[in-house]
Amino acid sequence: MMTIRETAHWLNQHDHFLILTHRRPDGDTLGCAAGLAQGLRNAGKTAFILHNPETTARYLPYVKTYWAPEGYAPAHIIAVDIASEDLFPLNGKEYLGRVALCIDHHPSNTQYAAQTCLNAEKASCGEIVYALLLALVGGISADIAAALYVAVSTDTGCFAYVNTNADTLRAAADLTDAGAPIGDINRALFRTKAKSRVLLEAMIITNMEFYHDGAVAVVIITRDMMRRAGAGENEMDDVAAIPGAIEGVIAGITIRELTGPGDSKVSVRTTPLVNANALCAHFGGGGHATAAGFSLDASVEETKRRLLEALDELFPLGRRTGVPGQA
Ligand SMILES: [Mn+2]
Repeated sequence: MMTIRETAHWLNQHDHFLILTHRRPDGDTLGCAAGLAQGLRNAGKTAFILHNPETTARYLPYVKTYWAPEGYAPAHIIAVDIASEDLFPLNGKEYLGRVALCIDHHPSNTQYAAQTCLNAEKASCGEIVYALLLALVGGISADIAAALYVAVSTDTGCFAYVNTNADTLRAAADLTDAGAPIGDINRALFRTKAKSRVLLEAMIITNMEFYHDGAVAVVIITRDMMRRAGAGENEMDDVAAIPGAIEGVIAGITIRELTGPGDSKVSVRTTPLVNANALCAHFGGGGHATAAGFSLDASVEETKRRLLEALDELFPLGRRTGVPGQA
């Protein structure tokens, strides 16, 4: 385990870096990679990011100029926001067991790298990269500030999640001072939706079913709905949060038809009254107490029936009304 100071010293002593981001990359891993790559370049180093084939369009502008060119032969591999080697990008197999430095904030980090700079108190890995760059070069440029603001704001749900603390806000204030265009970034990341996403949400809300006098909300998303809305995987971010955001809902259930009828994926979001992990474990899945999931080889309707049955059995919530659309 290395401190910020030791890690900055290590970066200063080495050169020719390749930075890895995690599978299904989010704003934190990509923002960290872009900020770190530019910071290392500002310190006179050669640094690139390994192309992550799962990067979505909203984050591409921040990282695409740093993708490593064909044939780049790095001397040192750095992983950012990657808790374990299972989370390596789809094209990152050749770097298994070869990471020299891992910068992370996940308490579950498996210490797979030769050196790890971990601070599990931080809401985002972006805050750690920010501290590192301050120690390495004493300040950051506006492009780095923008990338790190993407990291910090996305991992905190624009400073709304419970992981947000005073240090997070102080880091965000510093990044704003350093030139991060926070109005533009917030609008693009938190206040803009693809038209196909809005059309899909309209269908989701119209077809939502309520049970137990509104304590349970069920959303079904079929492949046909996605096709009619023109929505792809890019538009499915956080759909599971929709039913749980309704007042009075104790269990918000989202059932997605994946490859076809007979392949269902369930996400459950709950208040502490229902243990989502226990409910999903009943079907061989799991997760956290208030957010969990599982997959089932059954149609979406059959999955819904069995899930509501299990919910009744494990967490009796009273009379099931079964009236679709009842609020
Ligand atoms: Mn993160």
